Amino acid sequence: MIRLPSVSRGIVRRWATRGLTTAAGNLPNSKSPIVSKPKFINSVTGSDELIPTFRVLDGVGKPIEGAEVPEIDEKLAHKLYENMQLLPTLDNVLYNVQRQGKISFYMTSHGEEATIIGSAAALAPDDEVLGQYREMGVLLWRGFGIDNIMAQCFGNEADTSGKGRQMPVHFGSTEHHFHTISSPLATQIPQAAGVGYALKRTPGRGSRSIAACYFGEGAASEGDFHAGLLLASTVPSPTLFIARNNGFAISTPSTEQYYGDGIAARGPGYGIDTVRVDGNDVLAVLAAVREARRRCLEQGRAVLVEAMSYRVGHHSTSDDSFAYRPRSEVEDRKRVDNPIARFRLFMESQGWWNNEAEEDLKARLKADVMKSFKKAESLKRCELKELFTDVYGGEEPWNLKEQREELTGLLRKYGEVWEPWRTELARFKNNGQDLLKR
Ligand SMILES: Cc1ncc(C[n+]2csc(CCOP(=O)(O)OP(=O)(O)O)c2C)c(N)n1
Ligand SMILES: [Mg+2]
Repeated sequence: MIRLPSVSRGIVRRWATRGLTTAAGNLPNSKSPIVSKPKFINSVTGSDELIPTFRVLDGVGKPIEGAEVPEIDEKLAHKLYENMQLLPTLDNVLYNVQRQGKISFYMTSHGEEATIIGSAAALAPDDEVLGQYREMGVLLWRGFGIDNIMAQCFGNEADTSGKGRQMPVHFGSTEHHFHTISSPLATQIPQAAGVGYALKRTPGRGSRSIAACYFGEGAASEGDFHAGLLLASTVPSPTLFIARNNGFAISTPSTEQYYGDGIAARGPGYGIDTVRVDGNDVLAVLAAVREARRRCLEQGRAVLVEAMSYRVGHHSTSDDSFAYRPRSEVEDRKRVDNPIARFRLFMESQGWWNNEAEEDLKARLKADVMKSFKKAESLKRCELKELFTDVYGGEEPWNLKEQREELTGLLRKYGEVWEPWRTELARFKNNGQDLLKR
Protein backbone atom coordinates (compact mmCIF):
# COMPACT_ATOMS: atom_id res chain seq x y z
CA MET A 1 0.00 0.00 0.00
CA ILE A 2 1.25 3.48 -0.90
CA ARG A 3 1.36 5.82 2.06
CA LEU A 4 0.39 9.33 1.03
CA PRO A 5 2.07 12.19 2.79
CA SER A 6 -0.27 13.86 5.24
CA VAL A 7 -0.84 16.90 2.95
CA SER A 8 -2.04 14.61 0.11
CA ARG A 9 -4.27 12.67 2.49
CA GLY A 10 -5.93 15.96 3.36
CA ILE A 11 -6.58 16.72 -0.34
CA VAL A 12 -8.10 13.27 -0.96
CA ARG A 13 -10.40 13.76 2.04
CA ARG A 14 -11.50 17.16 0.74
CA TRP A 15 -12.26 15.71 -2.78
CA ALA A 16 -14.22 12.91 -1.19
CA THR A 17 -16.31 15.30 0.85
CA ARG A 18 -17.09 17.36 -2.29
CA GLY A 19 -18.41 14.25 -3.99
CA LEU A 20 -15.57 13.92 -6.51
CA THR A 21 -14.79 10.34 -5.60
CA THR A 22 -18.40 9.30 -5.09
CA ALA A 23 -20.15 6.34 -6.71
CA ALA A 24 -21.25 8.56 -9.62
CA GLY A 25 -17.54 9.02 -10.55
CA ASN A 26 -18.01 12.33 -12.35
CA LEU A 27 -15.23 13.15 -14.76
CA PRO A 28 -13.92 16.62 -15.28
CA ASN A 29 -14.45 18.18 -18.74
CA SER A 30 -16.77 15.49 -20.01
CA LYS A 31 -20.46 14.82 -20.17
CA SER A 32 -19.82 11.41 -21.70
CA PRO A 33 -22.23 8.76 -20.41
CA ILE A 34 -20.60 6.11 -18.24
CA VAL A 35 -20.89 2.52 -19.50
CA SER A 36 -19.80 -0.77 -17.96
CA LYS A 37 -18.11 -2.28 -21.06
CA PRO A 38 -15.31 -0.75 -23.17
CA LYS A 39 -16.90 0.60 -26.32
CA PHE A 40 -14.56 0.96 -29.28
CA ILE A 41 -15.87 3.11 -32.09
CA ASN A 42 -14.63 3.76 -35.60
CA SER A 43 -17.53 5.54 -37.26
CA VAL A 44 -18.95 9.00 -36.90
CA THR A 45 -22.43 8.05 -38.11
CA GLY A 46 -23.11 5.99 -34.99
CA SER A 47 -24.29 3.14 -37.19
CA ASP A 48 -21.03 1.85 -38.62
CA GLU A 49 -22.12 3.18 -42.00
CA LEU A 50 -20.12 5.53 -44.16
CA ILE A 51 -21.05 9.19 -44.17
CA PRO A 52 -23.68 9.59 -46.92
CA THR A 53 -23.22 11.69 -50.06
CA PHE A 54 -25.87 14.32 -50.75
CA ARG A 55 -27.07 14.41 -54.36
CA VAL A 56 -29.86 16.26 -56.19
CA LEU A 57 -29.48 15.22 -59.85
CA ASP A 58 -28.86 11.72 -61.08
CA GLY A 59 -26.44 10.95 -63.92
CA VAL A 60 -28.96 12.06 -66.55
CA GLY A 61 -29.89 15.33 -64.87
CA LYS A 62 -33.12 14.15 -63.20
CA PRO A 63 -33.80 14.97 -59.53
CA ILE A 64 -33.43 11.80 -57.46
CA GLU A 65 -36.32 10.59 -55.35
CA GLY A 66 -36.92 12.83 -52.36
CA ALA A 67 -34.46 15.48 -53.53
CA GLU A 68 -35.42 19.11 -53.45
CA VAL A 69 -34.05 21.23 -56.30
CA PRO A 70 -32.45 24.36 -54.75
CA GLU A 71 -33.96 27.71 -55.58
CA ILE A 72 -32.65 28.56 -59.01
CA ASP A 73 -34.12 30.53 -61.90
CA GLU A 74 -33.27 30.42 -65.58
CA LYS A 75 -30.85 33.34 -65.32
CA LEU A 76 -28.83 31.74 -62.53
CA ALA A 77 -28.89 28.38 -64.34
CA HIS A 78 -27.44 30.06 -67.45
CA LYS A 79 -24.71 31.73 -65.42
CA LEU A 80 -23.81 28.40 -63.79
CA TYR A 81 -23.71 26.60 -67.12
CA GLU A 82 -21.75 29.30 -68.94
CA ASN A 83 -19.09 29.39 -66.24
CA MET A 84 -18.91 25.59 -66.17
CA GLN A 85 -18.23 25.70 -69.92
CA LEU A 86 -15.84 28.63 -69.71
CA LEU A 87 -13.54 26.74 -67.35
CA PRO A 88 -12.65 23.92 -69.78
CA THR A 89 -12.50 26.38 -72.70
CA LEU A 90 -9.82 28.35 -70.88
CA ASP A 91 -8.19 25.16 -69.60
CA ASN A 92 -7.84 23.65 -73.07
CA VAL A 93 -6.30 26.79 -74.53
CA LEU A 94 -3.96 27.53 -71.64
CA TYR A 95 -2.87 23.90 -71.34
CA ASN A 96 -1.83 23.93 -75.00
CA VAL A 97 -0.26 27.36 -74.70
CA GLN A 98 1.96 25.93 -71.96
CA ARG A 99 2.82 22.98 -74.19
CA GLN A 100 3.96 25.48 -76.84
CA GLY A 101 6.31 27.00 -74.27
CA LYS A 102 4.49 30.34 -74.12
CA ILE A 103 3.69 30.11 -70.42
CA SER A 104 5.67 28.21 -67.81
CA PHE A 105 3.00 26.20 -66.04
CA TYR A 106 -0.74 25.53 -65.84
CA MET A 107 -3.32 23.54 -63.88
CA THR A 108 -6.72 22.53 -65.23
CA SER A 109 -10.01 21.99 -63.38
CA HIS A 110 -11.33 19.20 -65.65
CA GLY A 111 -13.86 17.13 -63.70
CA GLU A 112 -14.27 19.67 -60.90
CA GLU A 113 -16.32 22.29 -62.73
CA ALA A 114 -19.47 21.59 -60.68
CA THR A 115 -17.62 21.66 -57.36
CA ILE A 116 -15.94 24.97 -58.08
CA ILE A 117 -18.73 26.83 -59.85
CA GLY A 118 -21.53 25.44 -57.64
CA SER A 119 -19.72 26.51 -54.47
CA ALA A 120 -18.74 29.92 -55.90
CA ALA A 121 -22.40 30.55 -56.70
CA ALA A 122 -23.43 29.80 -53.11
CA LEU A 123 -21.06 32.39 -51.64
CA ALA A 124 -21.63 36.12 -51.34
CA PRO A 125 -19.41 38.10 -53.72
CA ASP A 126 -17.47 39.60 -50.82
CA ASP A 127 -16.97 36.44 -48.79
CA GLU A 128 -13.20 36.09 -48.42
CA VAL A 129 -11.89 33.17 -50.46
CA LEU A 130 -8.66 31.37 -49.66
CA GLY A 131 -8.00 28.85 -52.39
CA GLN A 132 -5.45 26.12 -53.03
CA TYR A 133 -4.77 26.60 -56.76
CA ARG A 134 -7.53 24.82 -58.69
CA GLU A 135 -10.24 27.40 -57.99
CA MET A 136 -9.87 29.77 -60.95
CA GLY A 137 -13.61 29.27 -61.49
CA VAL A 138 -14.39 31.25 -58.33
CA LEU A 139 -12.70 34.27 -59.89
CA LEU A 140 -14.53 33.74 -63.18
CA TRP A 141 -17.82 33.58 -61.28
CA ARG A 142 -17.00 36.86 -59.57
CA GLY A 143 -16.28 38.66 -62.83
CA PHE A 144 -12.47 38.78 -62.68
CA GLY A 145 -12.55 38.29 -66.46
CA ILE A 146 -10.57 36.23 -68.92
CA ASP A 147 -8.18 39.09 -69.75
CA ASN A 148 -7.01 39.11 -66.13
CA ILE A 149 -6.68 35.31 -66.16
CA MET A 150 -4.55 35.45 -69.31
CA ALA A 151 -2.44 38.35 -68.04
CA GLN A 152 -1.64 36.50 -64.82
CA CYS A 153 -0.71 33.30 -66.63
CA PHE A 154 1.50 35.21 -69.07
CA GLY A 155 2.90 37.35 -66.27
CA ASN A 156 2.62 40.41 -68.49
CA GLU A 157 2.29 44.11 -67.72
CA ALA A 158 -1.51 43.77 -67.40
CA ASP A 159 -1.25 41.21 -64.59
CA THR A 160 -3.24 42.67 -61.73
CA SER A 161 -2.51 39.72 -59.41
CA GLY A 162 1.19 40.33 -58.93
CA LYS A 163 2.87 42.20 -61.83
CA GLY A 164 4.07 38.93 -63.30
CA ARG A 165 5.97 37.90 -60.23
CA GLN A 166 4.01 34.76 -59.41
CA MET A 167 3.79 31.42 -61.17
CA PRO A 168 0.78 30.99 -63.48
CA VAL A 169 -2.52 30.19 -61.71
CA HIS A 170 -1.34 31.92 -58.52
CA PHE A 171 -4.10 34.47 -58.78
CA GLY A 172 -5.05 37.11 -56.25
CA SER A 173 -7.52 39.98 -56.26
CA THR A 174 -8.39 42.30 -53.42
CA GLU A 175 -11.32 43.61 -55.44
CA HIS A 176 -12.74 40.09 -55.78
CA HIS A 177 -11.93 39.11 -52.18
CA PHE A 178 -9.67 36.33 -53.43
CA HIS A 179 -6.50 35.91 -51.37
CA THR A 180 -3.36 35.26 -53.38
CA ILE A 181 -2.65 31.56 -53.94
CA SER A 182 0.51 30.18 -52.40
CA SER A 183 1.90 26.80 -53.45
CA PRO A 184 2.97 25.32 -50.11
CA LEU A 185 0.06 23.02 -49.39
CA ALA A 186 -2.47 23.76 -46.66
CA THR A 187 -1.03 27.12 -45.55
CA GLN A 188 -4.38 28.69 -46.45
CA ILE A 189 -6.25 26.53 -43.93
CA PRO A 190 -5.11 28.07 -40.61
CA GLN A 191 -4.97 31.44 -42.38
CA ALA A 192 -8.67 31.03 -43.24
CA ALA A 193 -9.52 30.40 -39.58
CA GLY A 194 -7.75 33.69 -38.84
CA VAL A 195 -9.57 35.51 -41.63
CA GLY A 196 -12.89 34.12 -40.37
CA TYR A 197 -12.11 35.38 -36.89
CA ALA A 198 -11.06 38.79 -38.22
CA LEU A 199 -14.37 39.02 -40.12
CA LYS A 200 -16.28 38.17 -36.96
CA ARG A 201 -14.55 41.04 -35.19
CA THR A 202 -15.02 43.55 -38.02
CA PRO A 203 -18.03 45.81 -37.50
CA GLY A 204 -20.36 45.55 -40.46
CA ARG A 205 -18.97 42.26 -41.72
CA GLY A 206 -19.28 40.04 -38.68
CA SER A 207 -22.84 39.01 -39.33
CA ARG A 208 -22.77 38.84 -43.12
CA SER A 209 -19.37 37.61 -44.39
CA ILE A 210 -17.56 34.31 -44.10
CA ALA A 211 -14.11 33.02 -44.99
CA ALA A 212 -14.32 30.18 -47.52
CA CYS A 213 -11.30 27.92 -47.68
CA TYR A 214 -10.69 25.41 -50.48
CA PHE A 215 -8.20 22.56 -50.27
CA GLY A 216 -7.61 19.12 -51.74
CA GLU A 217 -7.88 15.84 -49.88
CA GLY A 218 -4.10 15.56 -50.22
CA ALA A 219 -3.53 18.90 -48.50
CA ALA A 220 -5.73 17.64 -45.68
CA SER A 221 -2.86 15.28 -44.75
CA GLU A 222 -0.78 18.30 -43.71
CA GLY A 223 -0.54 19.32 -40.06
CA ASP A 224 -1.90 22.73 -41.06
CA PHE A 225 -5.28 21.13 -41.84
CA HIS A 226 -5.63 20.01 -38.23
CA ALA A 227 -4.26 23.29 -36.86
CA GLY A 228 -6.77 25.22 -38.98
CA LEU A 229 -9.82 23.20 -38.03
CA LEU A 230 -8.92 23.14 -34.36
CA LEU A 231 -8.40 26.91 -34.37
CA ALA A 232 -11.72 27.54 -36.11
CA SER A 233 -13.57 25.31 -33.67
CA THR A 234 -12.00 26.51 -30.41
CA VAL A 235 -11.81 30.18 -31.37
CA PRO A 236 -15.13 30.09 -33.20
CA SER A 237 -15.34 31.85 -36.52
CA PRO A 238 -17.55 31.73 -39.62
CA THR A 239 -15.06 29.73 -41.67
CA LEU A 240 -16.27 27.38 -44.37
CA PHE A 241 -13.86 24.58 -45.22
CA ILE A 242 -14.45 23.10 -48.66
CA ALA A 243 -12.48 19.90 -49.24
CA ARG A 244 -12.22 19.01 -52.91
CA ASN A 245 -11.80 15.25 -52.82
CA ASN A 246 -10.83 14.54 -56.43
CA GLY A 247 -9.27 11.14 -55.76
CA PHE A 248 -5.63 12.13 -56.23
CA ALA A 249 -2.81 14.15 -54.72
CA ILE A 250 -0.63 14.16 -57.85
CA SER A 251 0.12 10.41 -58.11
CA THR A 252 -1.10 9.36 -54.64
CA PRO A 253 -4.66 8.05 -54.80
CA SER A 254 -6.94 9.14 -51.97
CA THR A 255 -7.13 5.50 -50.80
CA GLU A 256 -3.51 5.91 -49.72
CA GLN A 257 -4.10 9.36 -48.28
CA TYR A 258 -6.34 8.21 -45.42
CA TYR A 259 -7.72 5.00 -43.90
CA GLY A 260 -10.85 6.51 -42.30
CA ASP A 261 -14.06 7.77 -43.91
CA GLY A 262 -12.54 10.51 -46.04
CA ILE A 263 -12.09 14.10 -44.94
CA ALA A 264 -15.70 14.49 -43.73
CA ALA A 265 -15.15 12.03 -40.86
CA ARG A 266 -12.70 14.47 -39.30
CA GLY A 267 -15.18 17.35 -38.96
CA PRO A 268 -17.18 15.96 -36.02
CA GLY A 269 -13.87 15.23 -34.26
CA TYR A 270 -13.45 18.99 -34.09
CA GLY A 271 -17.12 19.59 -33.25
CA ILE A 272 -17.69 21.00 -36.72
CA ASP A 273 -20.97 20.56 -38.66
CA THR A 274 -20.09 18.52 -41.73
CA VAL A 275 -21.67 17.37 -44.95
CA ARG A 276 -20.46 15.23 -47.86
CA VAL A 277 -21.76 16.15 -51.29
CA ASP A 278 -21.61 14.80 -54.83
CA GLY A 279 -19.11 17.22 -56.35
CA ASN A 280 -20.22 16.29 -59.88
CA ASP A 281 -23.69 17.64 -59.21
CA VAL A 282 -23.70 21.41 -59.41
CA LEU A 283 -27.15 21.73 -57.80
CA ALA A 284 -26.17 19.55 -54.84
CA VAL A 285 -22.99 21.58 -54.34
CA LEU A 286 -24.98 24.82 -54.59
CA ALA A 287 -27.54 23.62 -52.02
CA ALA A 288 -24.96 22.15 -49.62
CA VAL A 289 -22.72 25.21 -49.66
CA ARG A 290 -25.67 27.60 -49.30
CA GLU A 291 -26.76 25.71 -46.18
CA ALA A 292 -23.19 25.45 -44.90
CA ARG A 293 -22.73 29.19 -45.32
CA ARG A 294 -26.02 29.88 -43.54
CA ARG A 295 -24.86 27.76 -40.59
CA CYS A 296 -21.48 29.52 -40.50
CA LEU A 297 -23.22 32.86 -40.09
CA GLU A 298 -26.04 31.74 -37.83
CA GLN A 299 -23.74 29.98 -35.36
CA GLY A 300 -20.59 32.04 -35.97
CA ARG A 301 -18.84 28.69 -36.29
CA ALA A 302 -16.91 26.64 -38.82
CA VAL A 303 -18.55 24.17 -41.21
CA LEU A 304 -16.90 21.47 -43.36
CA VAL A 305 -18.07 20.37 -46.81
CA GLU A 306 -16.42 17.45 -48.58
CA ALA A 307 -17.12 17.48 -52.32
CA MET A 308 -16.46 14.15 -54.05
CA SER A 309 -15.27 14.21 -57.65
CA TYR A 310 -12.55 12.84 -59.91
CA ARG A 311 -9.56 14.74 -61.28
CA VAL A 312 -9.96 14.08 -64.99
CA GLY A 313 -6.94 16.13 -66.09
CA HIS A 314 -3.31 15.61 -65.20
CA HIS A 315 -2.29 17.18 -61.88
CA SER A 316 -0.55 20.02 -63.72
CA THR A 317 1.53 20.56 -66.84
CA SER A 318 4.43 19.04 -64.87
CA ASP A 319 2.60 15.72 -64.58
CA ASP A 320 1.73 12.79 -66.84
CA SER A 321 -0.99 10.95 -64.94
CA PHE A 322 -0.98 7.98 -67.31
CA ALA A 323 2.24 6.93 -65.62
CA TYR A 324 0.18 6.01 -62.52
CA ARG A 325 -3.43 5.45 -63.69
CA PRO A 326 -4.77 3.75 -66.77
CA ARG A 327 -6.00 5.96 -69.57
CA SER A 328 -9.14 3.80 -69.72
CA GLU A 329 -10.05 4.74 -66.13
CA VAL A 330 -10.02 8.42 -67.06
CA GLU A 331 -11.96 7.85 -70.29
CA ASP A 332 -14.55 5.82 -68.36
CA ARG A 333 -15.03 8.54 -65.78
CA LYS A 334 -15.38 11.19 -68.45
CA ARG A 335 -18.03 9.14 -70.22
CA VAL A 336 -19.96 7.93 -67.19
CA ASP A 337 -20.14 11.08 -65.11
CA ASN A 338 -19.45 14.40 -66.71
CA PRO A 339 -20.62 17.21 -64.39
CA ILE A 340 -21.22 19.60 -67.29
CA ALA A 341 -23.26 17.09 -69.28
CA ARG A 342 -25.32 16.23 -66.19
CA PHE A 343 -26.34 19.83 -65.65
CA ARG A 344 -26.96 20.38 -69.36
CA LEU A 345 -29.50 17.53 -69.32
CA PHE A 346 -31.24 19.20 -66.37
CA MET A 347 -31.27 22.55 -68.23
CA GLU A 348 -32.78 20.88 -71.29
CA SER A 349 -35.46 19.21 -69.19
CA GLN A 350 -36.51 22.66 -67.96
CA GLY A 351 -36.66 24.03 -71.50
CA TRP A 352 -33.75 26.35 -70.69
CA TRP A 353 -31.24 24.93 -73.17
CA ASN A 354 -30.94 23.33 -76.60
CA ASN A 355 -28.38 22.38 -79.23
CA GLU A 356 -28.43 25.79 -80.84
CA ALA A 357 -27.72 27.54 -77.53
CA GLU A 358 -24.91 25.05 -76.91
CA GLU A 359 -23.25 25.74 -80.25
CA ASP A 360 -23.59 29.51 -79.88
CA LEU A 361 -22.11 29.43 -76.38
CA LYS A 362 -19.15 27.25 -77.34
CA ALA A 363 -18.34 29.41 -80.37
CA ARG A 364 -18.61 32.62 -78.33
CA LEU A 365 -16.47 31.35 -75.45
CA LYS A 366 -13.79 30.01 -77.80
CA ALA A 367 -13.67 33.33 -79.70
CA ASP A 368 -13.46 35.36 -76.46
CA VAL A 369 -10.69 33.18 -75.05
CA MET A 370 -8.66 33.24 -78.29
CA LYS A 371 -8.98 37.01 -78.55
CA SER A 372 -7.83 37.41 -74.98
CA PHE A 373 -4.96 34.97 -75.52
CA LYS A 374 -3.70 36.92 -78.56
CA LYS A 375 -3.82 40.15 -76.59
CA ALA A 376 -1.95 38.64 -73.62
CA GLU A 377 0.68 37.21 -75.93
CA SER A 378 1.37 40.57 -77.51
CA LEU A 379 1.92 42.45 -74.26
CA LYS A 380 5.30 42.95 -72.68
CA ARG A 381 6.25 42.19 -69.11
CA CYS A 382 6.26 44.94 -66.49
CA GLU A 383 9.35 47.14 -66.24
CA LEU A 384 12.17 45.13 -64.75
CA LYS A 385 12.45 47.47 -61.77
CA GLU A 386 9.00 46.28 -60.66
CA LEU A 387 10.71 43.11 -59.50
CA PHE A 388 11.73 45.05 -56.43
CA THR A 389 8.71 47.25 -55.81
CA ASP A 390 5.96 46.80 -53.24
CA VAL A 391 7.37 43.57 -51.87
CA TYR A 392 7.32 45.07 -48.39
CA GLY A 393 5.42 48.04 -47.02
CA GLY A 394 7.31 51.11 -45.78
CA GLU A 395 10.90 51.90 -46.52
CA GLU A 396 12.77 49.55 -48.87
CA PRO A 397 14.99 47.19 -46.85
CA TRP A 398 18.76 46.98 -47.42
CA ASN A 399 18.66 43.50 -48.89
CA LEU A 400 16.42 44.55 -51.78
CA LYS A 401 18.67 47.57 -52.49
CA GLU A 402 21.66 45.24 -52.56
CA GLN A 403 19.94 42.76 -54.88
CA ARG A 404 18.89 45.52 -57.28
CA GLU A 405 22.47 46.84 -57.41
CA GLU A 406 23.77 43.35 -58.10
CA LEU A 407 21.28 42.77 -60.93
CA THR A 408 22.03 46.18 -62.44
CA GLY A 409 25.75 45.42 -62.37
CA LEU A 410 25.27 42.08 -64.09
CA LEU A 411 22.94 43.57 -66.71
CA ARG A 412 25.46 46.31 -67.50
CA LYS A 413 28.13 43.69 -67.99
CA TYR A 414 26.20 41.03 -69.96
CA GLY A 415 22.74 42.46 -70.79
CA GLU A 416 23.55 43.74 -74.25
CA VAL A 417 26.26 41.32 -75.27
CA TRP A 418 25.12 37.90 -74.13
CA GLU A 419 22.39 36.58 -76.46
CA PRO A 420 20.16 34.77 -73.90
CA TRP A 421 19.98 37.89 -71.73
CA ARG A 422 19.45 40.20 -74.70
CA THR A 423 16.50 38.08 -75.83
CA GLU A 424 15.11 37.92 -72.32
CA LEU A 425 15.44 41.66 -71.72
CA ALA A 426 13.52 42.40 -74.92
CA ARG A 427 10.47 40.85 -73.29
CA PHE A 428 10.29 43.59 -70.66
CA LYS A 429 8.78 47.01 -71.12
CA ASN A 430 11.66 49.39 -72.01
CA ASN A 431 13.87 46.33 -72.63
CA GLY A 432 15.17 46.53 -69.07
CA GLN A 433 16.56 50.04 -69.73
CA ASP A 434 14.79 51.34 -66.62
CA LEU A 435 17.33 49.43 -64.55
CA LEU A 436 20.28 49.66 -66.92
CA LYS A 437 20.11 53.43 -67.38
CA ARG A 438 19.52 54.34 -63.77
C1 LIG B 1 3.96 21.42 -48.32
C2 LIG B 1 3.91 20.89 -49.71
N1 LIG B 1 4.24 19.61 -49.96
C3 LIG B 1 4.21 19.13 -51.22
C4 LIG B 1 3.86 19.92 -52.26
C5 LIG B 1 3.84 19.38 -53.68
N2 LIG B 1 2.47 19.22 -54.13
C6 LIG B 1 1.87 20.18 -54.87
S1 LIG B 1 0.28 19.79 -55.21
C7 LIG B 1 0.37 18.33 -54.39
C8 LIG B 1 -0.85 17.43 -54.32
C9 LIG B 1 -2.00 18.03 -53.61
O1 LIG B 1 -3.15 17.25 -53.79
P1 LIG B 1 -4.57 17.71 -53.32
O2 LIG B 1 -4.46 18.50 -52.07
O3 LIG B 1 -5.44 16.53 -53.29
O4 LIG B 1 -5.04 18.75 -54.43
P2 LIG B 1 -5.36 18.50 -55.99
O5 LIG B 1 -4.09 18.74 -56.71
O6 LIG B 1 -5.83 17.10 -56.11
O7 LIG B 1 -6.39 19.49 -56.37
C10 LIG B 1 1.64 18.15 -53.86
C11 LIG B 1 2.04 16.97 -53.09
C12 LIG B 1 3.56 21.27 -51.97
N3 LIG B 1 3.19 22.13 -52.92
N4 LIG B 1 3.58 21.73 -50.70
MG1 LIG C 1 -6.77 15.83 -54.71
